[in-house]
Amino acid sequence: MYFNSKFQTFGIAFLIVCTIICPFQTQQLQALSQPDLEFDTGVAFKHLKKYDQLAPLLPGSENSQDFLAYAKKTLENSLWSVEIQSWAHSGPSITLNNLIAKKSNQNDNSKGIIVLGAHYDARAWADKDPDRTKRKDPVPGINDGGSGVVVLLELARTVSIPEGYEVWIVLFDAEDQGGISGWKGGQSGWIIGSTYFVKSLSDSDKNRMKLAVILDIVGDYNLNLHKESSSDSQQTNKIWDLANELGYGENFLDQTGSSIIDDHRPFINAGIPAVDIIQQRSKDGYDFFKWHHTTNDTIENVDRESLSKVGRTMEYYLEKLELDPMSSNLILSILIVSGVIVLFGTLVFVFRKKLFKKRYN
Ligand code: 1BN
Ligand code: ZN
Repeated sequence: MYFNSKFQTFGIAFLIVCTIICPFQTQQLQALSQPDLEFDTGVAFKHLKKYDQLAPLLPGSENSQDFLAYAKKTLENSLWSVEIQSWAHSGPSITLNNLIAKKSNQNDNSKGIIVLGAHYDARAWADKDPDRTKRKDPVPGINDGGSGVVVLLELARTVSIPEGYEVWIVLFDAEDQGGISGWKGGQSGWIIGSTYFVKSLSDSDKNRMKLAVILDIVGDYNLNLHKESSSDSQQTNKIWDLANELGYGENFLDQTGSSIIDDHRPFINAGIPAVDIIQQRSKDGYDFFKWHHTTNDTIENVDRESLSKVGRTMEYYLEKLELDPMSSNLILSILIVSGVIVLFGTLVFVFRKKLFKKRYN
């Protein structure tokens, strides 16, 4: 009898402890096993070849229109609803175009809208080219323009839309023309397409927009991503943590960089949390990357592995999307507290005779 009751006590206590630590063990096991991700860097690179064939995608150009037609078809093949947002820009006087693609999770949009964005325009002047005679030539923009776009196109095929959300993929025009004579609008001539997009949102869509994630310059060899300092820190940390879990800690650095003028800014200014995933400095110390705003921003200088690392991280992040981690932390805390109470109660029950010996006697 004595052995039995001790054995029982130990068994019950063991089960309760296991129940409490089980969620932590599951989390650790999940971290050890690689998730099943579908992002195919071969497909992303095929899109980059198309971008390269049509480069440079200067705002208002026919090649720009042709690439948007290609992107529209690609997205529609994966069942996205696509519209082209066109407007007359003055300064210079040309028609600019954003592409907006939308997809919902089984018609339940109750949790709001997530925007994934990238600029598709190329800079008209290679004003950082080492060869002075080339500084008014256009930048091909394969990394600074193409890389973010093709990751989004492949993500559109592979991502599962988070439950309750609508995802919008937006390809912005005219991000990269700042400081070029004749260009006005946006912020000193930069980020014109994203500024127009955010301004044109209805109040209802703006209120439903919970997050924007922008991809820009994500194709460098030796990808080197600092956390952009004006981005939403909670979601930035989440993305960087997941990249680390996938084994990309050398590329997604646990370091905060500076604040960049980029397409996330109009969202932040409108009160919408936003994250900019952009290489700010190369591993060998160049601003952005060695070929930034030069005529050498070419396809030879883009690494498909870098596209894959960013694409897989985004696929994983969207699969696990958690915009309100407080609520899940609260659930976990409630589970832990109730586990401790059950454990305590059981121990008191099991040892009640010893504990209340005097009263029993
Ligand atoms: C980022 C990539 N940008 C352009 N291409 C924005 C930028 C704005 C870069 C100001 C440098 C200065
Ligand atoms: Zn640029």
